[in-house]
Amino acid sequence: MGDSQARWVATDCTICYHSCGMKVLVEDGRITKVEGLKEHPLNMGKLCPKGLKAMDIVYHPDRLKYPQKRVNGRWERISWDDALGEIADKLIGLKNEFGPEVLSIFSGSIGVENFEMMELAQRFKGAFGTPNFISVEGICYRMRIRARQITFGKYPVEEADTKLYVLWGHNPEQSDWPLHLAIQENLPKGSKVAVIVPKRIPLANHAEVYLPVRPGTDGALALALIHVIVKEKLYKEDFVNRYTVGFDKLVDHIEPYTPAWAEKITWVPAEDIRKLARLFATAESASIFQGTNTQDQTANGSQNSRALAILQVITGNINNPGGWVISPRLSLGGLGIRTDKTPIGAEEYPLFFEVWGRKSPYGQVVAFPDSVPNIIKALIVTGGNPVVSLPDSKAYREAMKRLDLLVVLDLFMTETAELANYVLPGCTHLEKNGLAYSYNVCHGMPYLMMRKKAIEPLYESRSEFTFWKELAKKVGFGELFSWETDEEIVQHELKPSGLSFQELKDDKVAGAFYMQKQYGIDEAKSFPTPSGKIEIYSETFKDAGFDPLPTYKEPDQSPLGNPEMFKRYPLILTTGARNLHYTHTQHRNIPALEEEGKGACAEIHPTTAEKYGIKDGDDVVVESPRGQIKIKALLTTDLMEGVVSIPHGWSGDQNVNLLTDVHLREPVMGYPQMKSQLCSVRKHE
Ligand SMILES: Nc1nc2c(c(=O)[nH]1)N[C@H]1C(S)=C(S)[C@@H](COP(=O)(O)OP(=O)(O)OC[C@H]3O[C@@H](n4cnc5c(=O)[nH]c(N)nc54)[C@H](O)[C@@H]3O)O[C@H]1N2
Ligand SMILES: Nc1nc2c(c(=O)[nH]1)N[C@H]1C(S)=C(S)[C@@H](COP(=O)(O)OP(=O)(O)OC[C@H]3O[C@@H](n4cnc5c(=O)[nH]c(N)nc54)[C@H](O)[C@@H]3O)O[C@H]1N2
Ligand code: SF4
Ligand SMILES: [Mo]
Repeated sequence: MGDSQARWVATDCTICYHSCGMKVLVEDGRITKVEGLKEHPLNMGKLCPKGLKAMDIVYHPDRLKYPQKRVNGRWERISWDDALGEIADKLIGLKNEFGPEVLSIFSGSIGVENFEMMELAQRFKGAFGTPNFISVEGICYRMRIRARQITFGKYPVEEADTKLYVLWGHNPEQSDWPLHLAIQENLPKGSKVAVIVPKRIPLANHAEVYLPVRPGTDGALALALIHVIVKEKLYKEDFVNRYTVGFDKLVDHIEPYTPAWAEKITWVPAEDIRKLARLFATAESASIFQGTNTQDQTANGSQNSRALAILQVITGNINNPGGWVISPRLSLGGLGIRTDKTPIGAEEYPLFFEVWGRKSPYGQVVAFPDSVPNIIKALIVTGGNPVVSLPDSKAYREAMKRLDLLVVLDLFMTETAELANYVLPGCTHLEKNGLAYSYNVCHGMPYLMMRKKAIEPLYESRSEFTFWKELAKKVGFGELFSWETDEEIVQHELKPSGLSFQELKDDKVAGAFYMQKQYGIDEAKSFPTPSGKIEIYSETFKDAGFDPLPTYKEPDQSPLGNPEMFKRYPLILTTGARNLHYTHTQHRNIPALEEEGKGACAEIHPTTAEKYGIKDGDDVVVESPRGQIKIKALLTTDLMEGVVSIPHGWSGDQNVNLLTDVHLREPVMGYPQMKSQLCSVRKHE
């Protein structure tokens, strides 16, 4: 690059999926400063603590520096060429003997939210002929995309500027930096907040209503809100009549779901439920910010998403400023190659995989442990740490051990990488080119910007592009990866969009904000559902054997769901509340973040803790039917009594996924019930 002079490079931050605008100063080929990109509409120049510490990640001494092969339980250095050659030989051998399905590719959160990482993996998958691309989408987010698609035909997104923020199982201060910034800006301008979480978050102190809900019971709360809005005639009659089908059936259906009924289930006082219903229905505009996975990872997940969508619909908060908005999407040149074969989990969870002929690129990752080795014998992991991040770590770890080949491309030696046959050094976002295309998680502000390589890949690290391209060559379909550089890939992707590469690279460094907000409903176009309307009553759900109107299913493990088990495991466990300092299993190795973070703690209310003789800071053993972990107790009156809340992402015997269960699933799409199960707690002797 000839970096003798200092220069600023404007790019995005990929340390979590929000893709905030970032700029870095490069001097003599080295990054010396990191700042937020002021022109960027999502973060307006402000970076969260992780973004500010980007250099600590890039220049971390423990980064993987060269490819390694595990021989007799020990790591040996190997060249890229030899490693890829050996991996290719093994893949070809397995394919010849058992068919292409033997190979599975897993992408973590970074892998599915990044256009190239996801599209390149899809291309390799298709070229090889396997359908078994699996990812975190089997436990996060796709469920609600599906449920909203089934309801609206398209996927509407919550708008960041609204008069009423309903934070429903969502804590933007920790997990959603751009939304946190938007709320800070809009509260002084008169926007209001309602909060529905089992643990009082700081925003609850500014809320009109705060509803501490028993984990896993949000569906019952949603039904009661619909009940009040219908009974008190607070719904938007005109909107409902013009744009929806099935409202009449909904009216009969919600009859039994009174606030008093919901109070018994959710532990939320009936009067508070009425209060929120009235506030929500009469707000000038209102948007439910559905927790990014809190509603998915429960027994009632798909129906929760349906019920929340119906709340937006009956109050007319669809395609209005401040509601849920369906926006045109940009066309980008995809890279994926499809196969006709069906991936693992697709038959068991058909609505996860396919709706009206629209197929998901993924199989259901929860089916993985039971598919090894009968279907899958080789796994390539890029940008994920499934042995720690997926539910039931023991089941995934054992499945990994049953593989003939495990390859991991990562920045660090993770718990998953430690099990691999080959560990390959990946490079960070500041060492590669790509497209940052944010749509789903950016709250009505989809944008596209170029992710620009600021420095050359360190050590022998390589981008996903180089990895897949070189492996494809060795396996024998190199012509399908004929691009020479990752810039060429970006050009290919941009072609259908009408945006030019130069424009994004040089002029619109903070991105192109292509979305023209389209408020209102164009009746001529209607909604692309089978009925052409918003489907309050869903024939699609019915045909698949599920309730066509939202219903409530108690968690399989809960005081009401399994009273026998509750005697032995008398506490409710919710997992995975985010911490701004860490992304999932990452960043525990960054001292600057560690000092400020809280560490791995089981949060418990003091009254509950007292029953078990537990004091603040005690080492405790938390046990579930699946296993046990050792962790510190953190007593807080902010959390509901009877509940234990443990973050995910910690390794070893602090890993909460040793307690979760991959067979404890939501029936429609197979999501694991990680937000609500049973556990016991005792002091560690
Ligand atoms: N109990 C419980 N478990 C949960 C959750 C929960 O709420 N409760 N949440 C779940 C959810 S929603 C999700 S999305 C998953 C996330 O699960 P994962 O995506 O598996 O978790 P990460 O720790 O983000 O793993 C990303 C890995 O990619 C590496 N990496 C970072 N950048 C790059 C790159 O540019 N290239 C490559 N090749 N590698 C890179 C990192 O070092 C890290 O090891 O966790 C899930 N786990
Ligand atoms: N810093 C950071 N940010 C992240 C991530 C990260 O790892 N680190 N991960 C990203 C990813 S992949 C995802 S999916 C999102 C996750 O984002 P979300 O799922 O929105 O998670 P949080 O914002 O932590 O909000 C969870 C809140 O819900 C509460 N809660 C727990 N159980 C229940 C329940 O049953 N019902 C209700 N109503 N509330 C409940 C918790 O107490 C907590 O306050 O975060 C993303 N952002
Ligand atoms: S929220 Fe933080 S880590 Fe995520 S993209 Fe923005 S600055 Fe980076
Ligand atoms: Mo996620």
